[in-house]
Amino acid sequence: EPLVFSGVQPTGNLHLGNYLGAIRRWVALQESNNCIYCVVDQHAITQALSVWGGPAELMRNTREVTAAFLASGIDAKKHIVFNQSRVHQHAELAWIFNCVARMGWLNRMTQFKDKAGKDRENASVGLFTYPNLMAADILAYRATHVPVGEDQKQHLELTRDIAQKFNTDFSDRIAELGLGVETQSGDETIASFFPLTEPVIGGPAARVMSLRDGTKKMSKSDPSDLSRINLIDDADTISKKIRKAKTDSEPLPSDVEGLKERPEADNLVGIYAALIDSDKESVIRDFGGQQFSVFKPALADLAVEKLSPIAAEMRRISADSGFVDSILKDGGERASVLAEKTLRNVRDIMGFLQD
Ligand code: AQP
Repeated sequence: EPLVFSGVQPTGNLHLGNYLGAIRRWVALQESNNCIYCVVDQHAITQALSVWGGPAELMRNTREVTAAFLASGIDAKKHIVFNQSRVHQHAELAWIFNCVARMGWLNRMTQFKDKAGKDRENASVGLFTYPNLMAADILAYRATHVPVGEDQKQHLELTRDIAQKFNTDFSDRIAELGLGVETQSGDETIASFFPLTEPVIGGPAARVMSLRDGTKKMSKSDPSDLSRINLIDDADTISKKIRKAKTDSEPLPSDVEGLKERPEADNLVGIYAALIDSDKESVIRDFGGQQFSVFKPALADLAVEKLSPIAAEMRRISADSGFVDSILKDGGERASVLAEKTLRNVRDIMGFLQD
């Protein structure tokens, strides 16, 4: 049976990229799947303390991200919403995956290179092993589908590599315990315990770019607030940021092919398309040949219309932190039951004695 898992870090400045690339797509997947959505607080602390901000900031951001999930339409009663650190099985499985994943695999991760920057010696060890914890988040529930932005594709591939190596290394034991399903691995048939999780990536906003530079992704940590639209921005701020967004001086092209080599135009058209739940072709049908002086105000109005209700709902939900905390507690309890079921099996597979 399909199971959806995904997460967002509580590192502040939740932005349009996080919303269009991830959270909004989670909402659609709830209709016909069981879903688990997580505020990944243990991932947040892999960055420098100055970035994640310390305990008070972590608590504030964890509640804010939870409020964003709820305000966007995630149903925490039907599905599961919780913060990662409540379910210690994630960290336990991450340790095992630290011993499954190879150094060479992690050395190839581009996010580590980007986030560690030049001063790699000074990056936390946690930032390096981040993808193993992400694999554990997903596989603690044996999730089959993970909706994420394009930047997470490589980490999802690593998750599959980890699952594959675990299944292959312990296939005999998995079969002996009757815990596997028969799958094909190369020309061998093995007993697999973990699924090979599918990423769910796509749509016109799989990679929302900075409003100041169409070649860089929109990011929480960009020092320029003008580079991103934050989910909590008010209407005037959203309009101002779109008005000031960098563009070239040509009118919009008459077909989508014409967006190639025009990263800023492509980005704004993609955002418009995602906000109306359509594709770039239909936006170009309506706005092809128009100047940005026409397109930008239309985009600003649309963004305000779609985002303002979410911001208002986030504020309403956040006003009662007791409510948000109770959602996380309830979700954590339900997630723990599921993750412990997996971990009991994993401990048996590995040969860890338990009662
Ligand atoms: N620009 C983006 N376009 C589309 N999707 C995006 N996501 C992030 N940026 C974009 C998706 O949002 C989800 C949550 O991201 P995250 O909080 O786990 O971490 P992140 O990727 O580190 O977020 P940022 O904004 O990119 O932060 P920094 O500045 O720290 O690098 C994920 O599904 C992600 O793909």
